[in-house]
Parts: sequence; C-alpha cells; structure tokens
Amino acid sequence: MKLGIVGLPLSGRSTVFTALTGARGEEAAQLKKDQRIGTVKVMDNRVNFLSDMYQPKKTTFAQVEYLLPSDLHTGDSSKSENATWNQARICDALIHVVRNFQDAGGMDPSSEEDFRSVEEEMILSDLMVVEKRLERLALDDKRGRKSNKDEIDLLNTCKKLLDDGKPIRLDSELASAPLLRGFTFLSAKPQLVIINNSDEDDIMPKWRSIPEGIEMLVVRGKLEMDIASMEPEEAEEFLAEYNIETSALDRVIKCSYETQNLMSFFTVGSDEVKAWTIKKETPALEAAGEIHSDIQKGFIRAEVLAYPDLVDLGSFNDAKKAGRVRLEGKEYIVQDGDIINFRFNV
Ligand SMILES: Nc1nc2c(ncn2[C@@H]2O[C@H](COP(=O)(O)OP(=O)(O)OP(=O)(O)O)[C@@H](O)[C@H]2O)c(=O)[nH]1
Ligand SMILES: [Mg+2]
Repeated sequence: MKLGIVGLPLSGRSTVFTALTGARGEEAAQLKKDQRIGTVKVMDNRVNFLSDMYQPKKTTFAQVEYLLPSDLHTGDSSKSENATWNQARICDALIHVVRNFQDAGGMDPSSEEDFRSVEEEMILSDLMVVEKRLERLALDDKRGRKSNKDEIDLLNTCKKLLDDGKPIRLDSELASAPLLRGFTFLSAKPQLVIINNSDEDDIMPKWRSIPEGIEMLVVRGKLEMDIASMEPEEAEEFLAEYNIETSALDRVIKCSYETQNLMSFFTVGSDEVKAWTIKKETPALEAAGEIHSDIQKGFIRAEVLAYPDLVDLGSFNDAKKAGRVRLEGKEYIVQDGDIINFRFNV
C-alpha cells in the first residue's frame, strides 16, 4: 500500500512523514533526491501469535509505504505543481495534512479553508485531465477513428462532478471504474485528512461543514515526531503524559485500511508466516493471485481456517479434527483473519 502525503506548504507534511516513518521505519526513512519514501511494518498481534506457533524461518508483516512528494523547482510554478501532483498520482490513497497550529509568524490556523483550497487544486487538476482527454477523443472522432462510448460517458460524468467542484470519490462506482483507472484521478483516491494540532491541543477544530467521503484524524504532528525518535521507555512516558493511547502511526495505518476497504489474510508454515493485504470482498481465486500467478492459474481449492478458531483449538491439526478447516472454492469471499493454504497444481 502506497500512501502519498500532501498538503499546503508549511502544513507539517515533513513533520508528519517523520512521525509516521521514524519509529518503525525500515532503516529510518530513506532519503531520496526527488521524493522521500519510508516503509513501515503493519503491526498485527495475530501475526505475532502465528509466528510463535509456527516458529518459521521468516515472519513477514504487511507493509505500508509512505511517499512524501517533494516540490520540484522547475522555475515554472504551474509545472512544479504538476510535478508534485504527479508523484501523488501513483499512490493508492492520500494523506492530506492540514495545519491547525499557529505558524511561525503567529498566524492562527484556518484549517477548513486550507483543506478546501487543496481539495480545489486536486479537482482542477483532474478536470484538466478529463478535458484534455475529451478533446482528444473528439478529434479522433472527427478523423473517423472509433472511440469508446463508455469511456466518453464516464468522462462526462466525471466532468459534471468536477465542474460542480466535487471530488470524483463521491461517486464510488466512478471512482473504481476500470476504464478510468489509467487516469489516476487525485480526487478519486481515498483520502485521510490529518488535522495537525499543536502539542497541547487534541481537539478537532469546528468546521462549518464536514466534507463527505473522507476520514479525519487529529494528530499532534510535532509531538508525535519527537516521540517517534525516542527510546521505547522514554516514548512510553511521553505517551502517558500526553494521554496518547495509540500512536499516530498505528491510528493512521488502521484508518488507511478502513478508508481503502482493506483487510489481511495469512499464510503459515515452517518457512514463512506472512500477512497479505487485500480488498474486502475479494474471492479466493484473486487472493491466490496476490501470492503468485501460478497459484491462481492452477487453483484447486483453498483450505481455510478462521484465526479465532485456530486460537480456540490450539493447532491447525486439532482444528482440522474438529471440522473447522473448510475446503473452499474459487468464489469463496476471503474473510479478515483467514488462514489459507491454497491447493494448486502447476
Ligand atoms: N506547533 C507546531 N508546529 C508544527 C507542527 N508540525 C509542524 N510544525 C512546524 O511547522 C513548520 C513546518 O513544518 P514542516 O513539517 O516542515 O512542514 P512542511 O509542510 O513539510 O513544509 P514545507 O515542506 O517546508 O512546505 C516547522 O517549523 C515545524 O516545526 C505541530 O504539530 N505543531
Ligand atoms: Mg516539507
């Protein structure tokens, strides 16, 4: 899962990026020239439990990749804006950081206006893409080249929404239409808004209207960044002192799974215990393809055990004896926490 961190200048994007990647980051956040990427393990007690049980050579947690697009200074401000957005376009979802602390000049925050201005920028950027494509298709049409009527219809539906100043994600069918996937619309992406509060403040600001189709989290970015750089004992003290039950890192990951409708299933064995991330409502055949295309092609059956049943019965074999291990076919909808052994032939 790739999450792009966006927001206005000086909203605290770098601070939040460090808070999210600092503590549990693989070799801390790798610093790249144009974009900054940090990979973080998704902590999951179920994986720890399975790893204790199977004692595998390798334990693999799910991973989240954070990407902090950098402002590319091309000299032309509209071009550099585009270059920044183009980095965000390749992400599965966006984390939108909004300033809710007094800035260096003592200016009070205006979080709702800030949020809307970035939202508007994304909508305009998508509208430009739509219009350009529609023009192109009209030209093709004039030259007698047949264009895809469905694509034109979908693009016109997008245009209508965007012209009204609305993001594409409000229409979930449109947002997930396979024909539109290639356009990587910014306003179609799931969005998690991080309200970046000052250290002493953990209250959600009052907005005149709550935007539809997004999740919002209050995070004390600077505080969490400081905590992320501490040794565990010191961090614990701070978490207690500031009354933080769950770190921003864990809250953001949990929320990201929710906004994108994601869940995990597990594969187990003496070689590896591994968590896999898939969309909810994924059939077994597709889940198999996540692991390897050969397993998908040669799919026979999925041997499935629900995680709580394994915990209940103590071992896979005992669960089998108790009749809790099911044999499921291609169409079976994989459930969160399923432990799956795919049977296949190549
Ligand atoms: N009080 C307070 N200050 C913060 C917080 N988050 C960031 N800042 C300060 O705000 C300034 C900007 O933070 P950055 O994280 O660099 O913001 P940015 O969006 O990456 O900024 P640019 O990349 O420079 O556009 C810095 O001086 C931070 O120390 C916060 O939660 N509380
Ligand atoms: Mg920055």
